[in-house]
Amino acid sequence: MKIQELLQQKLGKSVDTASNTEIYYALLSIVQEMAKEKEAPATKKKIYYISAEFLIGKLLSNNMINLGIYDEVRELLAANGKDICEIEEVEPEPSLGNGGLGRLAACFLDSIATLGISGDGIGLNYHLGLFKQEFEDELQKAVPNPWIEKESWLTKTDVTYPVTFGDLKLQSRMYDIEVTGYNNQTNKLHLFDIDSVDETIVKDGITFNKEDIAKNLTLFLYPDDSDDNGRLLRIYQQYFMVSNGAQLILDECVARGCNLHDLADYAVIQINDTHPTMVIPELIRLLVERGIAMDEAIEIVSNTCAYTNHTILAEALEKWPIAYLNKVVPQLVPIIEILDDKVRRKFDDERVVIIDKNDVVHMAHIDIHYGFSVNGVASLHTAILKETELNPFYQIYPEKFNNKTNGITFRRWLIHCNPGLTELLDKVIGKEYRNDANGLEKLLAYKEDANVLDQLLEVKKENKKALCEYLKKTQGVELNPESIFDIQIKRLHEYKRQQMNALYIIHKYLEIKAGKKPSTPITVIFGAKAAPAYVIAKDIIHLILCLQELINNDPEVSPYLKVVMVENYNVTKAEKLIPACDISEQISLASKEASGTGNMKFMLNGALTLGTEDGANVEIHELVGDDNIFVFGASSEEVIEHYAKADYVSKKFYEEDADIKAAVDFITSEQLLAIGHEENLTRLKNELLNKDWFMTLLDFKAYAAKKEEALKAYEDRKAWAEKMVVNISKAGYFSSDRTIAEYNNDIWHVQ
Ligand code: GL2
Repeated sequence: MKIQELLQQKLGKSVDTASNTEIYYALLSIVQEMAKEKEAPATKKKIYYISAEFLIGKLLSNNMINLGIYDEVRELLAANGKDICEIEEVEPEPSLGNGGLGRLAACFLDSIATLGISGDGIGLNYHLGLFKQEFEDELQKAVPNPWIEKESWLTKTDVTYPVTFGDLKLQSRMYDIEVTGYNNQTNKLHLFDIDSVDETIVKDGITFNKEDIAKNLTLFLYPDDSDDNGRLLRIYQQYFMVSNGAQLILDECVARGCNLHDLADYAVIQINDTHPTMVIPELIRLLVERGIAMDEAIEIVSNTCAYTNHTILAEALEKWPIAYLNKVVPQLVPIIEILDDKVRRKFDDERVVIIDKNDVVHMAHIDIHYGFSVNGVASLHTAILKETELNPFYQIYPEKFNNKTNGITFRRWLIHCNPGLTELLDKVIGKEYRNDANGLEKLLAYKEDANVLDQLLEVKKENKKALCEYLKKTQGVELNPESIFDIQIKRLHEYKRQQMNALYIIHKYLEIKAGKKPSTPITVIFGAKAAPAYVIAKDIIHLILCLQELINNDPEVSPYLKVVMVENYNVTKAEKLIPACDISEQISLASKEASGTGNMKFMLNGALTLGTEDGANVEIHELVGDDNIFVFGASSEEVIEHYAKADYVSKKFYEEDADIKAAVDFITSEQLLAIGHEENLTRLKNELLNKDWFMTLLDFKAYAAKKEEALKAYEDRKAWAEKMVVNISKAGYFSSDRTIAEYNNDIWHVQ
């Protein structure tokens, strides 16, 4: 049946008389049925991607693109006076992720299905997701983010498993979301949940009784872990996720003919960061329960599990006191002790033990010893893991270590979010790049084609105008589409250095006040959530919101400089911001950003990177060459040396440089104190002066100078457009299809 007939049948009326909401739900149901028809029978071996987060974004349009019906539906709707963008607005964004790690998992699921690989995601169905961010009184306020509706992409299955904790037993329920591949098969995202979760226990923002596990288990992603009960809840969640995952994997493999001894021929489990680490002892436990001897069970599981490391930040490498595990998962503790004992017998090195002398369990160490692969997510990151952070392990298992530079799905981050650029590319280089992203290189031949350059600038301008309209509508701010759009959107963290960008804004403000006006006006846009327990991160948001208030309301400054912090930054907002960006801020302290994936999305959409030699910025730099990127700052070697010698003193930079001093002092100036809170602003200033763990002041001057260079370069529109061409044409390497092909060739070996 044609889409038009299907849609009318579902609606029970003609399209032109239906509301946007009715059309959305009718399309949801049609797309879900079409997706299900493409479910492929599993091959013998299957990849299971276990992750605490899947930041999947809205699904309607992406699924329609992948199923090949997007254009037809859009035209059909338009013919009936309906705008597909307005229908997209009806869909709530699933709140199942936090940052790059979760979005990566979503891009990977898309590419696994697109490449026709048999593989599913396994995670949790958080009812209130990651908190929703509101701004009040120039402060971040966290409130619940309910997203599950009666009719949604979730399908309730009859799969359920018992999960036993130290003090209670729960029965799970599995929900599925169809994962469509581009012109290919459908896989699944399995999300586990319990029926007894009770959203009404949440009061006062996001506060709830952390001990009532039967009611709170799947309420929130990353519940506040600043107290013992919060940390215990995270262990409950993690064990619930992996126990269900392990039971599902064993059942599915047995159904496909596995005799458990040959599990590694039927399953490969990719452990996404340390949150799912307990899948290793849990699988061992289940195999032993099913009659396999302990040593063999350990061997089988070690041949089945592979680990991806996403960070070198020590605080993000999870460690749990054994006492916590004894309370929540006492059945795993004897197994973890055996795993530790084997390590201790083999290696006389306290740095590689699993249970340390303080009775703390190092989750990453379990993954490395008892998984067959350890990968980093960009080449610099993997090199740092080998040479520094995980060096003792690399010495033991050099063969396990490998790099898989991250990637992004071009279906969402080009075809869907930037139809203007997509249309231009289709016209200039043909559509082949849609199937093989390396095809974007063809655009390079048009680097000197004035006509193509003009059209490219025109597309960017239209995207900027669209963003202006959106921000006017949603946040009431008035922006100038002729200004330079300088955008930093990512989780808020000191290592990402939003505070350095804020100091630059102050510096610019002071210059304008002193009569030095920029020749092209600048709009600085931020989007970031701070973890509710991360005090300094929230202070940085406060500073940015105070600057926004001060600057945008100063008629002397606002024609030249504007600041906007987008509220509740999420995938949907990223899809509107990225196509409109001129300067992509990737300014982490070198060595700290494992990869970054926003950097890739911006490049693909024709923004130029202003960044440090960190994460995947290094690879972007190599691909585009010195002339098409703005690189600054201390190198990762220098930074690592500063840490080793403990010789970085931020106050020295403050005292020796008038610009730095003026910018830092301004944080507690009369002007800002009149808008903001003394406590937050003073704390932030003191942090920068006395600690500055991520070396903001070390790189500030180089950053400001490089940014001036970028602003100047922007004024030569033709030369800038040429740089855009180079960035777009070299972005093909960062397709997650390439990344997944590498995972499959080197690690998974699924046919
Ligand atoms: C992260 C890293 O910080 C980021 O650099 C990387 O791109 C992604 C995906 O590999 O993983 N680690 C992490 O915990 N989050 C990330 O974004 N949230």
